[in-house]
Amino acid sequence: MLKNHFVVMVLILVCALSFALFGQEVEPNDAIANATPLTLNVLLDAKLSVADTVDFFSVDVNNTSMYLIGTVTNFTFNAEKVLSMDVVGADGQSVLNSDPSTRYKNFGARLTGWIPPATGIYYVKIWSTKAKLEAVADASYQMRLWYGTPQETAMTREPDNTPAESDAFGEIPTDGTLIYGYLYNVYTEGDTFRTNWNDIDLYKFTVPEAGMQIIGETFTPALQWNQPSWVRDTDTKIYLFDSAGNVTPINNDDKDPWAGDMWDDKAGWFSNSCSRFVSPAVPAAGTYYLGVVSVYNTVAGLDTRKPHESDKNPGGGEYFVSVKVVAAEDPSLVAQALPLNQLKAGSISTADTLDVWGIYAEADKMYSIATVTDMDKFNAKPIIKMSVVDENNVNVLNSDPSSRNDAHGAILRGWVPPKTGVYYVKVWGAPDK
Ligand SMILES: [Ca+2]
Ligand SMILES: [Ca+2]
Ligand SMILES: [Ca+2]
Ligand SMILES: [Ca+2]
Repeated sequence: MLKNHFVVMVLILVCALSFALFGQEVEPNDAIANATPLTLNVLLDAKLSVADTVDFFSVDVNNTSMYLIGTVTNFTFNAEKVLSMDVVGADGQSVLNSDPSTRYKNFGARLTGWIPPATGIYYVKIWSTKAKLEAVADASYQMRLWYGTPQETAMTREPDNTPAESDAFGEIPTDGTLIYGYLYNVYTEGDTFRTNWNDIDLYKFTVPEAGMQIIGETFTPALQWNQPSWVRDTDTKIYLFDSAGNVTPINNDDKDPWAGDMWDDKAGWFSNSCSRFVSPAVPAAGTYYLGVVSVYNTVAGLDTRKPHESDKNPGGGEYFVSVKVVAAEDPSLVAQALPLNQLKAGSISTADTLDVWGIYAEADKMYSIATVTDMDKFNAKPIIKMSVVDENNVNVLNSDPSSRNDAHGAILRGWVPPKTGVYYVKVWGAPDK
């Protein structure tokens, strides 16, 4: 018999290699005339203080491209309600339809999926007040002008707004492959600024057997301070449509954290721009569609929210989307999260012979994954078995890392994952001899 064996799981990041390119604001930059140039896709370090309450940055942008302009701070500076942002022309007048300031604590201001009214130079103004800055020990922030995605790229998969239109693009994979999508639908409201909202993107796929489950997900990862590849963007909502194009009750706006999430802080303060659902067992095999919209859309009566505030509430923008069709025993449905550099307690017993841990691992990093047990109570060497599988439940190791040492059980050292993504670590008990 297997007794109740307590096991501690650990996933350790051994080393991380990353290189970043950074710029630096040039003071004084307190007016349009001496604005610091902001280069596309280069993070720029800047700072406000009681003695410096305004920074101007110049951006050279194209009216057929879509941009993200935003601030981000480290975790010690809560920029919400402190950093304000506007984009103005040479005359100092705002060209935005609403205020993109104070989005989230470590993001401060965020303008998403912005399409400039005309090609040319604009000025991004970041400012605060002396009173607010007095309360901040270090109001350092980083500034970004991101993407610059041309219209041709954003329209690659358009129109795909109805099932018939979507059919022209064929079916998407159902193995969780990430697809880069764009909510892009530029036009000028009759009485107001140019806006970018009310696109829906429908993705067709097949469920091979009744009883399988659909995992739909959008991914707008929030790589943060010092992360040059930040792609946090659109605030998405997803809907499942049936084969006739009728919307089903299955949808999701703000995802719940799950075992495969890549971020350390799963408290939810940025999972609110990603969406994820796990459907119940579907009643019928056949065609389905996943629909991606901005949560602020009014497409097809799905939602109704302030369409004239696309510069405040992200109406357009970029996202990743994936669909996975799984059987009921898929590891993703039972996995618990194993965050980096945290010990997690687990146990196996005769009644519970398998634990599945979900991890997010990056291909340019090296990890250790191990079990460890109380040496005085449990010799894990002959009992604890471990394997690592990918999102399709296929073993990714070249040999068995189990049965290494008495109190350790299984150790996988210096592991570099074959690709960046979600993996599942299975821990189970060997049969008694
Ligand atoms: Ca400054
Ligand atoms: Ca300044
Ligand atoms: Ca689109
Ligand atoms: Ca579309």
